[in-house]
Amino acid sequence: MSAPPAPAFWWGVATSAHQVDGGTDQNDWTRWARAGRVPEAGRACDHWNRFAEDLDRFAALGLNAYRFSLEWSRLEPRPGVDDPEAWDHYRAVVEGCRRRGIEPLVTLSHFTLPAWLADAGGWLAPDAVGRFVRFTGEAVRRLGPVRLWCTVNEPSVLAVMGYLRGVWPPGERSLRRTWQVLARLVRAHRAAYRTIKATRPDAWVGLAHHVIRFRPRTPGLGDRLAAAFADALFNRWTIARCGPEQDYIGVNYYTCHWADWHRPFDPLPAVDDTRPRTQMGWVVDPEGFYDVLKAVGRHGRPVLVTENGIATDRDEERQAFLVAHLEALARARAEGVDIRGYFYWSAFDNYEWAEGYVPHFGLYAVDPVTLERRERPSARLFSRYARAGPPSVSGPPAPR
Ligand code: IFM
Repeated sequence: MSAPPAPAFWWGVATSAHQVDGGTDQNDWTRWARAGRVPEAGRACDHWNRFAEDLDRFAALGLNAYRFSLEWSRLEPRPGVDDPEAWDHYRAVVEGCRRRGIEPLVTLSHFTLPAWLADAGGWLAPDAVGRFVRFTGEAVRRLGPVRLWCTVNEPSVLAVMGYLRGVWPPGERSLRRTWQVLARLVRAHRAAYRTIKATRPDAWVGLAHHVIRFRPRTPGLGDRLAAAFADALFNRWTIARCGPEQDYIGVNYYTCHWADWHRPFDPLPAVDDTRPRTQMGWVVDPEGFYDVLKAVGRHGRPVLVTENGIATDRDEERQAFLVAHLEALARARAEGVDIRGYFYWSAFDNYEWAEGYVPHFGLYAVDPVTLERRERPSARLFSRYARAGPPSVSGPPAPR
């Protein structure tokens, strides 16, 4: 089966296995939760069992793409030993997408690692890249003709949270190790890129960078330099190091941070910023989205917004967020940035890592007991955009 032609614009939602599937208990995160460090994901959204009805929901919204991730610990429960049933499951998700006219965008690594690899040293284990390449090769071989791939999700976030701040597994606090793991993740990406392209030269392969708009806290030179420094380290370094081995630059954008030269490695959401905050404590900054898209666009490669979203219980806020961010995107696009698609994070209220189930990012609310989904009005709004084609600067499309 050959890949269908690309539409003018990909409109999708994004999820990750550990956050929605349920039953992902053989990875480092479940272990970390069971050690009492974070809440446990447990059944999550039970997307593992309910994926078909969920894909129906996405199709009913008129979406033409879906970004989801593979749970490596499930697919390769022991080193070098694959679980064919687990592979069949993800193959069914891919085929289920295709049957509904939805293009699957498969993420290979979205934060979690198999417990056996974590035991061997995680991403810093001597053979981690080789293991990842093997896993990538299996995915390419077993999932059928997948055209859109994301190798690694947010390497900078994983490095900072797991190796600098020590709040995610493996809980280290070392600048040297942070840097090493970031370099290792870039190597893993590049090796996976080559593995995919060797079998499917027509595949479109990239990586999802978490890009923050760093603003100087004051107009002073020290803070301006701190902002440039944070931008170079957190945003630009990985994009540059992946170089030509990214067919698109994946952008996950949520917020801005204020850089202060007193704490160059730890820019924070501004304390004296009066703009609305999300349940994550993040400032809503659509202008920052525009700035980020313009900056990333200067690399001269296609851009895919692999995540953008808001955690809130006030759906009007989510709707305003969507309108403002899609207007910023349309503006950047009209000014020449080659943006090929937008994935809202996330389809569902799901497991938000150290924050557990408190933040609600979903276009669908999920009942914590029955796990039933309830569509929010923002899902309908998003559907209007998706049905109207590429985003336009003239504002939200009218209801039909
Ligand atoms: O939930 C996460 C996702 O796993 C990666 N990007 C940011 C999201 C919101 O924090």
